[in-house]
Amino acid sequence: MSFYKRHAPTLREHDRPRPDFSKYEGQASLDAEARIPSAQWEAECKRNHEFGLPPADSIEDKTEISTFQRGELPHWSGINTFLKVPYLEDVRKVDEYDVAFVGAPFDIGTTYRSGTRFGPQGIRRISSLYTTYNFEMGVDLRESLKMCDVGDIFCPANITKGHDQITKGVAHILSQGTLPLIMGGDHSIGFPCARGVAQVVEGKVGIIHLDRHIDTQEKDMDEIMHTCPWFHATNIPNCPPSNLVQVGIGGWQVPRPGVKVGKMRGTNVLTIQDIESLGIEKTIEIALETAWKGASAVYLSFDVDSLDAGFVPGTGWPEPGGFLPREALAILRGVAKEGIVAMEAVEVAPPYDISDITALVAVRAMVDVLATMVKYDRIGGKLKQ
Ligand SMILES: [Mn+2]
Repeated sequence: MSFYKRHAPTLREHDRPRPDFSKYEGQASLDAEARIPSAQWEAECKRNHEFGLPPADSIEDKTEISTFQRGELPHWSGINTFLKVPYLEDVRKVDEYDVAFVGAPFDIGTTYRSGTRFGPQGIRRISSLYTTYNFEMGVDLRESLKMCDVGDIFCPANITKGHDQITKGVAHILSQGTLPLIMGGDHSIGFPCARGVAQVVEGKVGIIHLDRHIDTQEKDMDEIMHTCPWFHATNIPNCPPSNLVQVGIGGWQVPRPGVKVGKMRGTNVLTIQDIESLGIEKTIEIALETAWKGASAVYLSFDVDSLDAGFVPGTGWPEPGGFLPREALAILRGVAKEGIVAMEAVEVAPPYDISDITALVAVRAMVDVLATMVKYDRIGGKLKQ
């Protein structure tokens, strides 16, 4: 006689009504999957057989296996682009894609730990952990979007030249009607990225900035470091400070020069305590209202150090007391509902990371934002012709 047959009837009542799961997201997600097509997955498997040859005879289910790996599986092997999407060598053809992942391996703007020059590679490597499907959102990116990885922008070890390169790269992708998802890099790249966006967008650009740090000082040790992006971005005529909203700022790493600039220019700051009092939904509403005020596009800047230091060991300026991962992700998804023109995930420093968890947060932020935009049909926007 089994354990349960002998013991369970005396420990638990079995005649209670079954809980109604139909009202829960879990059930809705189970239902939603059936409505997602698999055509792109099937096409990929077919292509893998063509390019990678059909598998050995002893492989019983041959559909997903080729001799040479050419697709997503196995997750532990293969050549790592972001999510193993195709590498686009000829960036002149980026217009053929909805989304382009691009690295900005630049870390000479760091003021303490360097290492974010390895951020794009770290993010790409752990992105191989992910499928293209999100359960709760009922979105499969592979089935909804044409995605490519254009590789990295060539960033020489000079701040001005590196920033100029990044601006040119971001503007190129966006001017072709493709959504750039930028993998940093230290946060100084926020300036050249926003500048590239502002060159292409007709009208005002708002900025939603998740961070522990205010990043609004003019210079740091005489250079435009990662403490400075929004001073310079908000000098751009169609990137006004009134449309910059900074979410999660606080602690002991907010340099006073940046605070003075924020006060003088009238940027919009919410601390973690503000967000705790307001709640996530109200925070999202405030961020959207502020960034979108009179703007025709919104740029999203996600600094991984906006999370509590305990979740992001692999970053340059960790600060306790930040977001829980699920809070940051909820805010990112919330602001992505209305669409963004481009996004950066910055300050991943793999040399300090542990088990890739910091890089994974960046991956998660990027794919959550993308899936949200798919779900709300917000891919693509009004750009200069
Ligand atoms: Mn920061």
